[in-house]
Amino acid sequence: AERAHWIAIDIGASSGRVILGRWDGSRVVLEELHRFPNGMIEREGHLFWEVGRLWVEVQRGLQQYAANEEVTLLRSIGIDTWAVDYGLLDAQGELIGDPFAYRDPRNNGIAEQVDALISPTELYQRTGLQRLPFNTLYQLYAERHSGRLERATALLLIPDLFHYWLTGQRVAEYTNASTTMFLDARQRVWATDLLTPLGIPTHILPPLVMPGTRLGPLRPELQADLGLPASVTVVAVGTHDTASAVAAVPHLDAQSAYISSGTWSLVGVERTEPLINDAARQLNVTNEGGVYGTIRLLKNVSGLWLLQECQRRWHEDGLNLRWDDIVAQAATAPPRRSLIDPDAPEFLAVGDMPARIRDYCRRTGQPEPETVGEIARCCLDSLALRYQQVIDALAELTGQTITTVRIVGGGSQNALLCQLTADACRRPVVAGPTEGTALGNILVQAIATGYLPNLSTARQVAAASVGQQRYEPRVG
Ligand code: ADP
Ligand code: LRH
Repeated sequence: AERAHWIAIDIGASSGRVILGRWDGSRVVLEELHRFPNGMIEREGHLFWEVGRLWVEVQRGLQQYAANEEVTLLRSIGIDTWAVDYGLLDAQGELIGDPFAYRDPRNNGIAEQVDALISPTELYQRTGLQRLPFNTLYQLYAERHSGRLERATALLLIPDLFHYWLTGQRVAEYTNASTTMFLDARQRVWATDLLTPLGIPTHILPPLVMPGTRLGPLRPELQADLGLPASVTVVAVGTHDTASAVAAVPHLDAQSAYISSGTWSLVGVERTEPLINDAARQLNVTNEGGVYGTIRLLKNVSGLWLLQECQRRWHEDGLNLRWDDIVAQAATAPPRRSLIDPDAPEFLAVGDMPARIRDYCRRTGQPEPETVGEIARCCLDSLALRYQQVIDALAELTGQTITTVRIVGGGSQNALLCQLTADACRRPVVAGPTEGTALGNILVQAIATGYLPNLSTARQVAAASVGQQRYEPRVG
């Protein structure tokens, strides 16, 4: 069988990686080429992404690979990142400032202001999107008087910004566009009529492309500079990281729920059509676009963000804790002693997370977790319970019987969280792959470059390519 290489660039809110996928004719073997930290930086009370630094890191990873003796096997490159955030380009094609991060406080109270201009029911009917304070529509409304929108000639979501830097092309890949809250969920076209009453210009929206589209070669200067073959093409994959993650869930079927577990936990099921009705709106479930015509019916659950922020705080206090340490301490702490709602609004913002967790517990008449183990245990118990609520609600909403929970992403390495999830959900958990997002990114490239026929074959390849860990629910 013919061998091939593909490269996935996968940048999450907490780290970015450049990952090589080697095809041997039946399996994809992943190899990490380069990893770099990501995170929001604060300037004058606002939160930004350092996309310039990320772009340097991406090029470093690609350059490193160019020295590979099998470089002629490289077929394509694809990029995915977190959703909703965007860069604006000026008339010269230069970025107008660093992109705002979705946790920026500028979004506070904006959804409520927009409610007065467009009814939330109509917004949901058209877009099928869950109401989150940082949906792109709300972010654009928050900056309608910033002067940036008037200057802008293009709005590019973060992966599309990298597409532009890689190829010179300005496009909007569909899966990520589906998170903006101005994409028509059924027609799969921009719903520009939702933006006009908000005073947001629509000429800055680039044309939509479907995942699997070959965008074309690297810019010639960049290609020469990196030392990659001229034949390499850039493929628009499922550029929303969650879309790529769901694409690579092994054995995903109508009886499975998935959890893409990282900074966020995206808890959902895969469907073929949007499910938009009053019950769905009341549950605030989202219909995001998936690869190859699928719909990701899911809910955002706060996720390991809670522990990332605790870890950052403990670090400031001089405690350097690895994930293994934190999980080990949580494992010996008393179970379900105090519980939080991981999605309470105060946990969304950056800040002193251990203090906020203690406040929440005090306010709700529960013992205040004090130690690292107690605080981490509170977060993990609470996440597992939230997963159970969401999965049971999705089962009821869809009428699907869900027998298995499939967890992918960095959080799938947290054995305690996986076990607590199995227990809370009363269903077996199957965990892995850790780099599910990169794998999904690569599988779409494999289809786009003619090595695999379709998504279901790609998922079989995913199952054959990675190890998985099973957790049985403990009763009682
Ligand atoms: P994102 O893509 O949102 O940046 P990842 O999928 O990379 O997130 O997952 C990062 C999370 O994975 C970390 O916040 C941490 O909780 C978890 N994680 C990473 N390594 C380990 C480990 N060795 N054991 C347990 N959890 C881990
Ligand atoms: C996960 C993710 C999620 C979005 C959030 C902004 O990385 O893309 O699907 O809701 O970031």
